[in-house]
Amino acid sequence: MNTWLRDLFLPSAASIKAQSVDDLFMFILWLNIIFFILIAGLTILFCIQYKRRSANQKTAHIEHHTVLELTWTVLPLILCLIVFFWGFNTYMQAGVAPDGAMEIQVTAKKWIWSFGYPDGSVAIGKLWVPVNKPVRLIMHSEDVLHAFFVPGFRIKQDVLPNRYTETWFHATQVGDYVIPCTEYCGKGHSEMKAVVKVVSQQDYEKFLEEGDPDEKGLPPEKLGATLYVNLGCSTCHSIDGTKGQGPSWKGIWSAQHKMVDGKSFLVDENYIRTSILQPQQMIVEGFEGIMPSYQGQIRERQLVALIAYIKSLK
Ligand code: HEC
Ligand SMILES: [Cu+2]
Repeated sequence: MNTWLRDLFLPSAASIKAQSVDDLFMFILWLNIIFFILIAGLTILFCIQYKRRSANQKTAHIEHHTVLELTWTVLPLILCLIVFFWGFNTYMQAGVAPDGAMEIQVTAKKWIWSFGYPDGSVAIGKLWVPVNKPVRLIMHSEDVLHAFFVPGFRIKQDVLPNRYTETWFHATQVGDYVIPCTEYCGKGHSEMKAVVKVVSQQDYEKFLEEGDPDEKGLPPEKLGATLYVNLGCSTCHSIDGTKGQGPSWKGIWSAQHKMVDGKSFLVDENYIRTSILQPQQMIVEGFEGIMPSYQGQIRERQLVALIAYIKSLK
């Protein structure tokens, strides 16, 4: 019964924490259902039973009823205390990562999530983690407030500039779990998504060694198309000619582009490379310098692929 009701409106519980959060949630839900039926039922019953039936009919004068009054005071008090201590306990457990948890650095910036691993590798848009291991996330923002939310794990934590916040989880099922940003952070907020890839320990180690398996064996143009979405370029750049936060990529290859400082550049391999690694160096006329730098965050192969992809967008 409980599982059925839960599955009706909650995503499947894929972490240890999710289970305890859901248990408490279901307890409160049932409490509410029972009391709703009780109160609404009695209201209707009393309406019928004590309805005034003739002009001079009067209800008996009622003073008080000690047992009844004690019951409706003490019983809710006990229930509130149960919910409080249960909730407090769950909250404390949710806040403190267990000893020996693997640590991953999370960086938020408009409008991408990037993840730094213990071995120094960085992944954008995908958080690869091994199943059945506690993972502690140390998070900060490079610009405004963002919030890290994984509905499947029942964790949500604000990510702030100038200080670290943390959260942790222990995934129990292999699979993909969406991370939507849940703090309004500007024009690209609704597109600020990443995904947790929960994989086996073996696959996790393979990812650390060889990079994203989804990107392997793809020809550069295809890989570029995948990266366009995964690295968050698509939040600002269109490929059909419409102007977004940034210029569209359609047909830009080998065009002359004017910058805000009056200089002009030919769009070629080097121009695109610099645009991606040091976007502040050349700002296209008519746009603001809001593009994040991808320096140190993407591999050479990925750069080449993005260039090939942009080149192909005639
Ligand atoms: C937050 C929004 C944003 C994101 C994300 C973003 N860009 Fe940009 N990009 C811009 C803006 C704005 C400009 C124009 C201003 C400038 O040149 O810095 C630009 C300019 C460019 C240009 C030069 C385009 C031209 O017409 O001359 C290239 C190439 C480029 N970006 C590639 C990328 C790639 C590749 C990615 C993903 C890996 C990416 N951008 C992600 C906002 C973004
Ligand atoms: Cu955000």
